[in-house]
Amino acid sequence: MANERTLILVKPDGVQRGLVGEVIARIERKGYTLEALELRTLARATAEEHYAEHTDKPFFGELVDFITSGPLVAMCVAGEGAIAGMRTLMGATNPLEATPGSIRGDFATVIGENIVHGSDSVDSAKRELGIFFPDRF
Ligand SMILES: Nc1nc2c(ncn2[C@@H]2O[C@H](COP(=O)(O)OP(=O)(O)OP(=O)(O)O)[C@@H](O)[C@H]2O)c(=O)[nH]1
Ligand SMILES: [Mg+2]
Repeated sequence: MANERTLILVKPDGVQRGLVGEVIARIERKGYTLEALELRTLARATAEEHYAEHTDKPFFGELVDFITSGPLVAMCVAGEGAIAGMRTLMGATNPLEATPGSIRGDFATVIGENIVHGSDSVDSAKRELGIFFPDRF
């Protein structure tokens, strides 16, 4: 296992519901480190770039509408195996399948509003951190 960096977002639904502190507390309690943190509302073009792999999906428009609908919190989270480790803390994409105890398992009910995003590989972490923190990573 290697020391890794990953992009974590508390999506607009998580910010709206007041779950930023809850998500950060779980990240810190696990033992990961915050290396960058910013509250911002995404421009449409930035959201489309972030979700480029989903351009052809039927839900792409909805996805971009949602992620640009209000402020989100973007973070660089670092630690041993942080990419897979954060995916475990987050739980399955569909909250109905997410294990209780995970963020999505505890706080979400629908796939379109699942509170958090986490990079899914070393390559996507690098790409996504470059979009959100271009001067830092
Ligand atoms: N509205 C809608 N949204 C979806 C659907 N499938 C996926 N999504 C959303 O698209 C996001 C990206 O999908 P994936 O990258 O496959 O899932 P993921 O990697 O677990 O989630 P992210 O960490 O947000 O990237 C998901 O987190 C969902 O919010 C769907 O069928 N309908
Ligand atoms: Mg994804």
